[in-house]
Amino acid sequence: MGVERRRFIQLGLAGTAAYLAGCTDAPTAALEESPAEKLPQGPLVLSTWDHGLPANERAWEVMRAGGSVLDAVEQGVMVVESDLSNRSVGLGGLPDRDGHVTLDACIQDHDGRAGSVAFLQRFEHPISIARAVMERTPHVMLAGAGAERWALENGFSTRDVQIPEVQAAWQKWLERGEYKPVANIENHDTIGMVAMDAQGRLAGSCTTSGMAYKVHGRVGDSPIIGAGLFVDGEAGAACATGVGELVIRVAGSHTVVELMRQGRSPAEACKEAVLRIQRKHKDLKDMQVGFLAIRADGAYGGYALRDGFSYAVHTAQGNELVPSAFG
Ligand code: SD4
Repeated sequence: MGVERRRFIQLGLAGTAAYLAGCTDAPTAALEESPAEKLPQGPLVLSTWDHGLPANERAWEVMRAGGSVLDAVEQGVMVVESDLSNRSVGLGGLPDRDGHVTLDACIQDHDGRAGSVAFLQRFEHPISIARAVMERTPHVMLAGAGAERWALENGFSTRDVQIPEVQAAWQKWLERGEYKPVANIENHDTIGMVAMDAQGRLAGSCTTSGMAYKVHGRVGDSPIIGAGLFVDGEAGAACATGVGELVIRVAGSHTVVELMRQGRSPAEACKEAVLRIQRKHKDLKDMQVGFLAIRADGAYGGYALRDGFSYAVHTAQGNELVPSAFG
């Protein structure tokens, strides 16, 4: 069954009329509404944390100007990658315990095509390299020195950034050298973005400098398709933020998408992924994980392990920061 036909069947008459009218009059879906009450939002952009607001703005502009939803999720998160005041995404991020800023990113389209880079140093836009891996190689994921060499050979250039405040924070951390993943650092972490265009096509992106003061070489969930991000145009799209090890252990974003495929609402699917994390770990003190999701019919939602996670939602009605449900 085609996407359009399936959407009309799920929506019923009123929803179909709203969708045909470009959805501008469709009410914004509340987080906990039952799936049957939700209407499609396309175009729709969701992204993690407050830095999601400018990222969503850019993604929306890209789609409005005729760009694809894949262009939108790439260019949206690039805004945050370029923000050197951001301490958890891009070259302004906090370093690992050896003082190196190492970056992870991935991108996936409606048809499941995917690209990813992990443990990458000195490139401003890992998300664009991830997209290039998807489009120009037969592979999904490149890592470390090989990824850097491939990027240089394919037209990307390095950028050296020294930020005194970051150096000072690292020096201070070295005094005790104690590694402790901290929830909700400065209230903005990794940016994960999922989006739907007016035709119902989905895409997602995720980019991060990862957990501060991690072991050199550590890779989190953010570049791992199925963990930090998963998109399947038939079922939905999901992304994650927070302590990557927790997300990887339950294949978090894939879990969310599969639960939506089975009929759960986005918020319920995100909640179930959080519950699985809770069931598998004894001590989650101070740790945070947040999931965001869009179902193939345009319903959306999120859920987090604890209070403090917020996400940005851009619909035809505007762009706003929403506190996530949690528990
Ligand atoms: C990671 N999920 O590397 C990322 C970072 C993050 O809160 O979101 N930190 O584990």
